[in-house]
Amino acid sequence: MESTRSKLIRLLADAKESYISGQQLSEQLHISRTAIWKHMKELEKDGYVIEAKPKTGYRIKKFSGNVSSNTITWGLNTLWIGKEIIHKPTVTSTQVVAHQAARDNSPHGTVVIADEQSSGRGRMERVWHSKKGKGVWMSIILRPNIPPYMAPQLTLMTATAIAEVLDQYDGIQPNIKWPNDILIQNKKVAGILTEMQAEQDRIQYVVVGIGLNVNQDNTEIPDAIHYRATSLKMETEKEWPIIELVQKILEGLEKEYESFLKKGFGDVKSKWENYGFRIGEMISLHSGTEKKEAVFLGIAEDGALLIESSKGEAEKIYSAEIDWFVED
Ligand code: BT5
Repeated sequence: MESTRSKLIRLLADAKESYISGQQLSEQLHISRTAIWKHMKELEKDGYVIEAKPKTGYRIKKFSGNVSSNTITWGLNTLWIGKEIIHKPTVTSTQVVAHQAARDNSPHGTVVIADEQSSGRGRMERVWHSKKGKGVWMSIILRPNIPPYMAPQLTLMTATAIAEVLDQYDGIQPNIKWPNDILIQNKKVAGILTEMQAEQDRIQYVVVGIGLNVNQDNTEIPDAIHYRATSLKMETEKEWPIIELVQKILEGLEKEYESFLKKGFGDVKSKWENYGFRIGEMISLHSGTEKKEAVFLGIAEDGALLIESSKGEAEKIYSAEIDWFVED
């Protein structure tokens, strides 16, 4: 159910530049005018700039850009993702915090989000650079009732949801590089890290980590990855609203997840393939020290990478990396 605070923000937002009187707000929200005034003070604490004009009413002069569990919650249109939000200014890794929260029984859909990570991580203990206030660094706890072997499909589902969100914005054409990278113009803008705690045939919980570069300038991307990383700001030359992006990603993810559970992976697969990077082209991949080149056919019904084998047959690959800069 929408909270009073969310309704209040929605009413003020709908009124745009005009003022709404305290009386009107109090009638629509069924609370006293003193309570309205208290809500306004809370909004100010969370970074909103509110103008209160005597005998006229209130209006929002500036929406808050401060990430907090409140600012994400207000206006978040989901049923279960993000009903519990843990926001921290600084963490080692939101994955670490989320694993602990999951062990402490945090519910399905809990979101852990930070302004900054001192040891953000990628797959196989790789580093994920997470500059303060410049991106979306968050982890989501899921408790899916699916067998553990299907967990990698959650990564592809998450990548699809993020690509669909980015695709809504003008000037952004996202691609997904199997299995977990979102690219814009060949450069990585987001990565996903799915970690699971499971028994033989039952998942206890999954933590899906999402790192999305948003407002870094050119100089804020470390030199070592400069040639293959980008941010939304670098692609569009404008600042992006982090809270809105978080809300859209959570809303998109909830929809994708529901449809994945109801309809199975087939639905995700076709959407994924709309964004699939280099489908139909020759790609170079490696797994450990083994390297091969092959035509990338798409993904299989279980999420595996499909390549054309030397015999001309489709071959499934479950664990490998596409070397996407080799031929550039
Ligand atoms: C990933 O790993 O792409 C998964 C990244 C997941 C990060 C999120 S942030 C929230 C949550 N908390 C965490 O601690 N992690 C998750 P992988 O495919 O292994 O890619 C890692 C590689 O990407 C690194 O070795 C670098 O080359 C590159 N990289 C590191 N930071 C980057 C950045 N900010 N933008 C683009 N590329 C980056």
